[in-house]
Amino acid sequence: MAVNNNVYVGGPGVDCVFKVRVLCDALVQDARQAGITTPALHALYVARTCHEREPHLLAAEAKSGRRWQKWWWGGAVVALALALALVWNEMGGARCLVRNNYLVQEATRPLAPCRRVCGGGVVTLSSNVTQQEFSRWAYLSRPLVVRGGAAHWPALHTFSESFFRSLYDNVPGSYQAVAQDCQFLPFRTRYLTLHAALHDLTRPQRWYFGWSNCSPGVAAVLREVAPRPAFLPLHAEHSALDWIFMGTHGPGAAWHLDYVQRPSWQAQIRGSKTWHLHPVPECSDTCSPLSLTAHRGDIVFVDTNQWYHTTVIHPGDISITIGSEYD
Ligand SMILES: O=C(O)CCC(=O)C(=O)O
Ligand SMILES: [Fe+2]
Repeated sequence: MAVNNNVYVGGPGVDCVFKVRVLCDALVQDARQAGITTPALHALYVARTCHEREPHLLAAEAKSGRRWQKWWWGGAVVALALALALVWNEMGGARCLVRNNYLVQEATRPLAPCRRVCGGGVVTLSSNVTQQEFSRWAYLSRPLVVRGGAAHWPALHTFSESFFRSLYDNVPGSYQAVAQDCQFLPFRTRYLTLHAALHDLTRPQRWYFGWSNCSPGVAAVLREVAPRPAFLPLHAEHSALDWIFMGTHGPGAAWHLDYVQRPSWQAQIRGSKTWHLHPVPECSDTCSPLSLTAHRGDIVFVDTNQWYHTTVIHPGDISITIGSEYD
């Protein structure tokens, strides 16, 4: 039971008694001031029961109970709506709960093998690394950069915004394939589709977006100018899904962890980009945050399932990358 600023919280019977007492005290004082004697007041008090004396208090109490009941129901409805909004937001408005629910994904992801994942900083290899040498590093999940690994790719001379615009414009159904079966990531843009992003000529000075390609026609052209890295182990299958990220100087992708099946590589075709990496919580004692910068022609390997990552584009040429997962 608690009384605070004349607001009373307690059971109904006690409530009546308490209110009557307060009221009676006031009445007694008024009566005394009006000259009514104590015996007369006492006679009145014993003659009537609590309920008879204060029926309006009971009515008020019932009304207040109903009011509180309304508030409880209102609160419950608001809480339910908030919970639903939260779940929907977590799902990214998606149709499939498990695919996009980061809470579920984070709770169910396997713990990272910390020693293997960090093991002493970023590995730097040169472009003449052989398949055999590379196979030692390919599945360790240690951040790695092969300097100049893509330096001879034709993509270095062909990739531009207009290259992608005309490629997608000329392959029937390619925009729809991305929209329906792949992903468009708007990062630093207001576009909702790849078509809108590639066709807006009034784009603000700074922008960044990425997408995965689901069009076989587009993939065939991309493969000609951006082949599979030659040093990947022979059995490492090149995923049919290419990821392309492009944008101007400034922030790229925001901090995130991916929940994909396999490790991935990314070739820096134009511009320079720094990756900032942070270990997953279970590795924070074993691993330190790392950074690595990819310049034009470098190929970066980051196990984006094991490292939180964010990217920043350097001033100068726009950054364009292409990458893929591998087995
Ligand atoms: O290239 C970027 O800016 C981000 C890439 C990324 O998040 C990824 O490959 O998982
Ligand atoms: Fe990522």
